[in-house]
Amino acid sequence: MSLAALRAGGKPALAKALTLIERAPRAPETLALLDEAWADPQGFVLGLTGPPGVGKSTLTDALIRHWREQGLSVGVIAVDPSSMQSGGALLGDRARLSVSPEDSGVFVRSLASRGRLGGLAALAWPSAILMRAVHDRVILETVGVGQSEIDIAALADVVAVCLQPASGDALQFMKAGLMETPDVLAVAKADLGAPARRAAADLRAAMSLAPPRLDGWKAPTLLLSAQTGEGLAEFVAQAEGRFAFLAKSDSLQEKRAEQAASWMREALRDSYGRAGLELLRRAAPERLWSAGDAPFVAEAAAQARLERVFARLEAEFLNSFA
Ligand SMILES: Nc1nc2c(ncn2[C@@H]2O[C@H](COP(=O)(O)OP(=O)(O)OP(=O)(O)O)[C@@H](O)[C@H]2O)c(=O)[nH]1
Ligand SMILES: [Mg+2]
Repeated sequence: MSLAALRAGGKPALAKALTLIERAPRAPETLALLDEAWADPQGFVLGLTGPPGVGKSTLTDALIRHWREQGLSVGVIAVDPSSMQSGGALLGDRARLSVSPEDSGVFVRSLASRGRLGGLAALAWPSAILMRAVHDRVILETVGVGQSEIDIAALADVVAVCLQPASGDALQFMKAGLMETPDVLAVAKADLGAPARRAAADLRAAMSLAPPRLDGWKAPTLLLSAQTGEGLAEFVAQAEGRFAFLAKSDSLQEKRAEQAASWMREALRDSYGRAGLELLRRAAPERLWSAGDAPFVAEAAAQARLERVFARLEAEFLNSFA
C-alpha cells in the first residue's frame, strides 16, 4: 500500500495498514509505507499519560469532540497494559468514548501490551506515525507515570501528563525526576475543587524548581475537568501552542529526528541487546542512517546486518564445543 492509497482509502485502508504493522512489521511493503508516512506528516501526535483512572479516556473523548467541531480529523491509539490480564480494559475504553462509528474523521485503535511496555513502544510508535500521516491530530494514550510510560509519551510531538488531585501523584512524579518530559501538566478532575487546586499549587511549586528547558519552553500546570469541560480550551491551547512553538523553529525537525533515532535504538536493543548497539556504534550509525531520514527501512537493514553477524557468532560458539 502506498501513502496515497492509504489517504484515499479511508478507515478500511487505515485499519488494514495498522494490521500490517502488527502482523508483518518486517515486510518491505510495511517498512516502505512507514517511511513514506514518517516523511509526510499531516498533523501532530499528542502523548497523553497519567496514572490509572485519572481520566485520560474521558479527556481523549473531550478532545475528539473539540477537534471534530473544528473540522480536524483525529486518530487515537490507546496503549493498554492491563488488557492482557483483564481482557476487558479495551471494552472499558470503547464504552467511555462516545465516538460515532459513522464519523470518518475519527479512528480509534487499542493496543494491548504483550506483558512489557518496551515491546509495545515498538508497535505504538509506528502506529502513531502512520496515523499522523492521515489525521490532523493523533492522541497516544498510555497508562502510568513511570519511566517507561514517559518514554513512550516522549515519542509524541507534544507530551501531556495528567495527575490526580491530592493523591500524592505530584510527589511521586517529582521524586521520579520526570519533570523534564511533559510539555503540559494537568491536574485532572478539577471539579473536585480544593484538593485539585492544592495539587496544582504543589506541582507549580515543584516545577518552578526544575531546571529550565533547553528550548526555553515553560510547561504550564493547568486545572482540568474533562467532565465539566473546565480548563479544556486552555489545555488544547497549550498543546497546540507547544506544537506551534516547535514548528516555528528547527526544533520540530530535530525532535522528530531524535524520536526516530531513539525508536531505532530501542528496537535494536530489543533484538540484540547492548552488544548489538555497541557493534552499531562502532560501525558509525551514520553509515546506516542519517539523522533526519525516515528510520524504518534503515532499522530493518541494521537488524538484517546484525542478524547475519549473530548467526555466524552462534555457529562459531557452538563449534567451539565440538
Ligand atoms: N469528577 C471527575 N471524574 C472524572 C473526570 N474525568 C474522568 N472522571 C472519572 O474517572 C474515572 C476514570 O476515567 P477514565 O477516563 O476512564 O480514566 P483513564 O485515565 O482513562 O483510566 P485508565 O485508562 O483505566 O487508566 C471514571 O469513573 C470517570 O467518570 C473529571 O473531570 N471529573
Ligand atoms: Mg483509559
